[in-house]
Amino acid sequence: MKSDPKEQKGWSQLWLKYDRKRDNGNGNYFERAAVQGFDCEDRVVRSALKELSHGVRGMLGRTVEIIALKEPDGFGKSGERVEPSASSDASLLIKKAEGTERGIRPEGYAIREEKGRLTLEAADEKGLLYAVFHLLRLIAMERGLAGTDILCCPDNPLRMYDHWDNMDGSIERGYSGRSFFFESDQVIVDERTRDYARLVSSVGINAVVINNVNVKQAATWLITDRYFEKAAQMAEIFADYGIRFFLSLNYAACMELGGLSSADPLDPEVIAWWQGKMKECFEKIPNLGGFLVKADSEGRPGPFTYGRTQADGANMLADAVRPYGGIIIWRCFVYNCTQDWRDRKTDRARAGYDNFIGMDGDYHENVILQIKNGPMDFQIREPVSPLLGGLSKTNQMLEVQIAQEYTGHQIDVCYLIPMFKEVLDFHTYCRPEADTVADVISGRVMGNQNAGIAAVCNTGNDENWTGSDLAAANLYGFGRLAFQTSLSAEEILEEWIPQQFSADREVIDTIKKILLTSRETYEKYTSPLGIGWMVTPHEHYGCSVDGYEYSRWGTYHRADHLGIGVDRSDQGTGYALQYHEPNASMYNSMETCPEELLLFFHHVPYNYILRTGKTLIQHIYDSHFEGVEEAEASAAAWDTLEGKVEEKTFRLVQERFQRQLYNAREWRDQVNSYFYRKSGIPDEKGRDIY
Ligand code: GCV
Repeated sequence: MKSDPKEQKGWSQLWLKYDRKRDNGNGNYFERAAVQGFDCEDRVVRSALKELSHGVRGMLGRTVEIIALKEPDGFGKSGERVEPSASSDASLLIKKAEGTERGIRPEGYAIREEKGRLTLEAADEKGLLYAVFHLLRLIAMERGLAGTDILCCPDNPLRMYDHWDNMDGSIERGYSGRSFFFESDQVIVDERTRDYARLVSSVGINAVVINNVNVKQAATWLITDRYFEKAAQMAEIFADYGIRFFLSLNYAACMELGGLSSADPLDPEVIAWWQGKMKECFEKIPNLGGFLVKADSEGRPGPFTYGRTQADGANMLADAVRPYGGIIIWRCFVYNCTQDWRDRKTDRARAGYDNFIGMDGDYHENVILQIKNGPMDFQIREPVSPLLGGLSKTNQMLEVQIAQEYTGHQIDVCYLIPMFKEVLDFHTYCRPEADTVADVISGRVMGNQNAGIAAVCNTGNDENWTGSDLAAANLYGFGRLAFQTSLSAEEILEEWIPQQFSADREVIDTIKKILLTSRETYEKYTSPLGIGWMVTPHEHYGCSVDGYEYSRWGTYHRADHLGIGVDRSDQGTGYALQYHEPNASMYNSMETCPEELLLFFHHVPYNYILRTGKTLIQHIYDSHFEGVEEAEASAAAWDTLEGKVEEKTFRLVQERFQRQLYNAREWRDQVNSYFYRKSGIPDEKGRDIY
């Protein structure tokens, strides 16, 4: 296997390797490219053309001659007059679409091949950049370009990565090394910043938050002169790739930086301080999109301290950023994290809805509420949050997590795109039609652009960016799905594997199978039927069935000698009723509740018969044995790729599989033994349970 030429840099180029590909007649389109209607000196256009040359040179061994047609002043770069007719002998025509010609919407594009000529048409500069990356993707997949006819427009206005990077260089819930944005309280801007921007823009990401939502110590100072210069440098690089730059804010910065005695959002002094601060931020940091705020959550300050609402806090900040076109993304992860485990009435799952639904419609137009996909916290299986689509007059954004906090720490394989697709396809019944989560977050329901999808990112400064090379499937996949929601989890892998590994069919099929089964496999050997948790406290990797059972975090499974699960029906905490009908009734009844979520919604006896005809306890035993067998099969499948993927990657992933198998066996034996001991019911198949 050839090694990645960019490894000299100390980091991989992932799916932008641009190593030599089979030509399939594609080289002919890159003799001569003509650009019409775009300013070749525009920063994003420059990035797009540079990427085109780079990719074509690497993959097809061709040097593309690029000619600017119809420069704004009618002259080419070197001053010679260029005529529109010069486009006729170009094998690749790059042009700006007029109006919404051929259905090309903002940031969208079309790629067509006709009679030996390729035309790339884009609505705007970002659309052109995405078009170029799409074209390069087709070449990397070794697709012949003849007959290509593609129209692509993004489904979501905001497509965002949220980094939980701290300024000391650590990453909260990071499993891929240290931060490449910060070290020792300094902002790092270097070649890797640009490669990061290239990578994420290549899959359509157009907004990035660089610092952790838990804003403490030095990070509070990111909005001061101490860091403006460096932040601006980074924001400029992002701008080259059409990415808006965002920061997480400390809600109490007016006290910590401004010396005020309060952060009451209705206090005129507080309001004035933030107005001045935002003016400064937008003047000093070009390309600043706005701020992400975690308030009144897990010990972070917020408006509740002053008897004010979440809307009061969000609106105060939103008013301060409005003059500069900024937005405030306000998180809904607000719950009581000092709960008494004896208290069965308080239900953490209810908290998001209870805290936010009452103010629906009170948020200003440049506020977006960012809502985690489930009501708890990124578990392997949760119902969709009832706030999504529960809110009907408020801008909403979906938050998912590709950092594998509860899903295997990028040691265990867990391809999360199938889970995200389930969330996006979920019918909220918020209105008679177009009621899925995908509809809600696309901005179509509210009719504006303040909507979208964000993922807590899984990157770090490891050479392969994501700890395990297989975890890059989530980094790639999230962006692609955010851009084009209709893509299937499998289609995304059909694109990604040939770009990052090899276009060899056997390699594609093997990796695809490993990844497509990985979420269910992980689910089978960890917590059963939607109950979640059972992880080692704080660390969140490895099994500890009762680890969070007697804690303050509101994360209980309530297992006793008769059964397990939390009663969230109308007889219990009433959480099920937070959904629109018919979802509320469906979840409320044990008979109609989808079985994969049974223990999330109901306390169920061990001898309850599931639709498969098995008892609940037998299901727990069987699924845990199956989960380990499936993980073993995936590890064995990976072993067949020796010599077919790069040696370094092969060994690294092989070693992670060994750790996954150890983890899976621990989970199996601890969960099975726990429930055998609680219930006293033996496994029908007489397997080893301890
Ligand atoms: C950034 C969970 C995680 C925390 C995280 C929090 C959040 O509780 O364990 O590390 O904090 O979610 O989303 O704010």
